[in-house]
Amino acid sequence: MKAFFSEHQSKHAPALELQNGEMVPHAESQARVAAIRSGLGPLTAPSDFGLAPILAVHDAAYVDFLQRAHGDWVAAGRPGDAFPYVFPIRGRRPLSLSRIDAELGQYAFDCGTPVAAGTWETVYWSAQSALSALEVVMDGAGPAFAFCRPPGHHAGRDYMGGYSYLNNAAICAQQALARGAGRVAILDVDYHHGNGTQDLFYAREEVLTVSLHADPVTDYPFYWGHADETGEGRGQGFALNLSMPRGTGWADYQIRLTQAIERVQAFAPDVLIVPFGADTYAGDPISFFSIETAEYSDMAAMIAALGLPTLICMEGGYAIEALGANVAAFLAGFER
Ligand code: OKP
Ligand code: ZN
Repeated sequence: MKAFFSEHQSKHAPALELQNGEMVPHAESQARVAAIRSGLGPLTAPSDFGLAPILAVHDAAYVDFLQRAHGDWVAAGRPGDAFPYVFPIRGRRPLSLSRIDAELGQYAFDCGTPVAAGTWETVYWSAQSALSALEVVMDGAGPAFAFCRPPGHHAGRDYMGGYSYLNNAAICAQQALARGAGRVAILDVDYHHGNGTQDLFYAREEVLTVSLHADPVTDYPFYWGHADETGEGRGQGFALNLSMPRGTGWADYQIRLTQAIERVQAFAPDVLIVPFGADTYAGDPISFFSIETAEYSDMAAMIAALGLPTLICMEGGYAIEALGANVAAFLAGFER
């Protein structure tokens, strides 16, 4: 399967994140690049679609902020990566603030998503890799893999969080609509709820968002991904959240995946986008499902059986030693 990746995507190298009260080495490390690459054949460099498809989904002031945040941080005399530490509570009136700390808090929802020196180039080219893979899919040339890094599914219209800055899957869903698709389904199989994606399309009936994830009562991102989140307005019924308890293995995951697939099938989309996280793996250091490497092929084969034009976007997966094999197993399931 054709896999898109730009060398610019190696640049993002966040040093630390705040996890359970400690600053720890960031899980979304540059080491993921070589690890994922080891599971892939030759990579194709993406085309440059420019900012327009990104701005069709994300707020212009937020996109501008992403480009200058690290520079502003350095100009303020700060060390390391640009980190937020204060957040405006919901409902606070819009304020036009320019101190870097105020801006970081405005645009972030957690302390795991710092803006580092190479962040913008990496996330820009990640989105271009996704758009390039979408083009293959829309041209009817079979499934394609967007080797995106860092993940994107937690990013919303004007916010970053969960290691995500630009929402690659959402950018592609919007682009698919612009290119003539009538309906797009997003089937998110990362361990964590795809809150940004859900939020972006919550009131839209032409984009179905389905997410399989760890119960947000126990797991990040806590505030989103509950079963009663089903969409609003015209989008009512076009968001589906299927959560599972910690410890879930393939036998139980499969049952939820079958439900998800049935919903996608009933929606009859023109294009399917699969945000894929290998963090459901038994050995993932920050997650708690117990799927094994070979089972990723079964997972993918079930999705492939839908017979839809399908774009796969890389999301999470932090077990460096198994990441290449897990990605390879998933992609192989599409080809069997
Ligand atoms: C990004 B993606 C747990 C901290 C969790 C954020 C996880 C972001 C995951 N102690 N930190 O969905 O793989
Ligand atoms: Zn994840």
